[in-house]
Amino acid sequence: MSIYAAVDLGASNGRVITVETGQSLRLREIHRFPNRPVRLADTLHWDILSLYQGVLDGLAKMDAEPASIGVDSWAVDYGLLDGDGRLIGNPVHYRDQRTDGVMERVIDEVGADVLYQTSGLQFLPFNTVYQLLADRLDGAETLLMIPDLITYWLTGSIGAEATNASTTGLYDVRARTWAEPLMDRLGIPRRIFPELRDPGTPAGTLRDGIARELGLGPVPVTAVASHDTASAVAAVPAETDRFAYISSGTWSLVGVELPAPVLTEAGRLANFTNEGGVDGTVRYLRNVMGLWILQECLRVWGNPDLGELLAAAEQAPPFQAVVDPDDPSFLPPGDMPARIAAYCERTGQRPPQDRPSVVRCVLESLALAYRRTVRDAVRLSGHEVEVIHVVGGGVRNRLLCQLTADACELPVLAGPVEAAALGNALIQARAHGEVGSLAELRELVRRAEPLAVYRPAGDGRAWEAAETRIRGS
Ligand code: LFR
Repeated sequence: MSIYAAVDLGASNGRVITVETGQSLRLREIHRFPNRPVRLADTLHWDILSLYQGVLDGLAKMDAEPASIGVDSWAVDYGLLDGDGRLIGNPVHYRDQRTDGVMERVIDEVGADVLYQTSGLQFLPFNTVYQLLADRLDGAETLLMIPDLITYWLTGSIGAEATNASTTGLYDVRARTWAEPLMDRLGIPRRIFPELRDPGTPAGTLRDGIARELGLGPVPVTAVASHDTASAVAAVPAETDRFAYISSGTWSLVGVELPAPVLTEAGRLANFTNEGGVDGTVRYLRNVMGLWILQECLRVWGNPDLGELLAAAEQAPPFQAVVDPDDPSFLPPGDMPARIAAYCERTGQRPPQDRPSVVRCVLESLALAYRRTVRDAVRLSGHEVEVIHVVGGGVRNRLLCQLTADACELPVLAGPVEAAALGNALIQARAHGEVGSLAELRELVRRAEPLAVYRPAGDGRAWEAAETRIRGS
């Protein structure tokens, strides 16, 4: 029995969670702190120092010394260090608009097929490669992805964890190395990319000064699957491999797990990604805009009670209007209810008239996108699925889980909520010899928490009809 500390940084908050192994897993949330991006002049930044302080505060609150610490976060964003190891500038938020038009330019210059055959990555305007081309790199000696940056500050050890590296667009998905020829072609200096390290390998020990301040010994830090989605999918409590997953939070990451990348033209056109997972697995998925749209609605409305709104949304008439959540207009922060209304008007639909109807519209639109994406994943990969596992914060949204089962016409198994932290901790446990295969790891998660089951109800044809309202747009 040991205790592992999982630092899990999400787009709206960060958490330090401990997981105790033994007969069954015991998960404790030690500390939760807000992640509040800051707009400075025209640029949207992450408040990276406040996040780092939140991590330290969390580690200081632990009442037992962990066997190891691991850090995961969202993907694609990074900090640049100068030759003395100091951070140059403040990391920029992937929703910042400095990348506008960059992806299109690179596709024109290099070709979408070359990019896809190399990295296998879906075309998202904020992929690291496009951010780097919008950034100033003079003086930069080292690029560290967010979890690698936090790990570096904790330990002094520099490395590039592989699952997160696979989201940069500069990682060769087949060779599992940095894509140096592509870097050369784009004029991005090879020297800034540290050596890759696999999940489950050492990433240094706490610096003396930090350990002393926290009242801890020289605790080892382990490279986990540092892309939060990689950690979350590692902790999907699947019994067989015939499952699709929805890692449901600010984003919904919807797809299947495969033994190797699928780099077909059809997959590229459907904008499917091949992200690296643990043990060489591939997450073949598409990003669906996710609960972000709802979060932004709530912010614009002054944060009313979500439980009450969801109860009212459940009673609202179905299919008043549907939108494509992946429409680019929903990506930047802003007035989502107005953007939903504008989308509806553009597509000849009457906009939802009250808040419960807006919420219902968002949730039905997400469920419809899940239906489309799960079907695409199956069709494009040939990987059959018989169940959908929903993990992450979205597990708490029972209306969305039921709509997902209805739309996808498949049973949904929902849980755990803290999948990323569990995956993070269990990869550490595995590095310490406590867990065997990925299947065994998943078995542990399955035994840890009961899952909620949602059976599909209603008529799939209603969803089919809703789909045509978007396609006609
Ligand atoms: C989810 C996530 C997604 C990634 C997005 C941006 O938290 O990591 O997988 O596409 O954030 O980094």
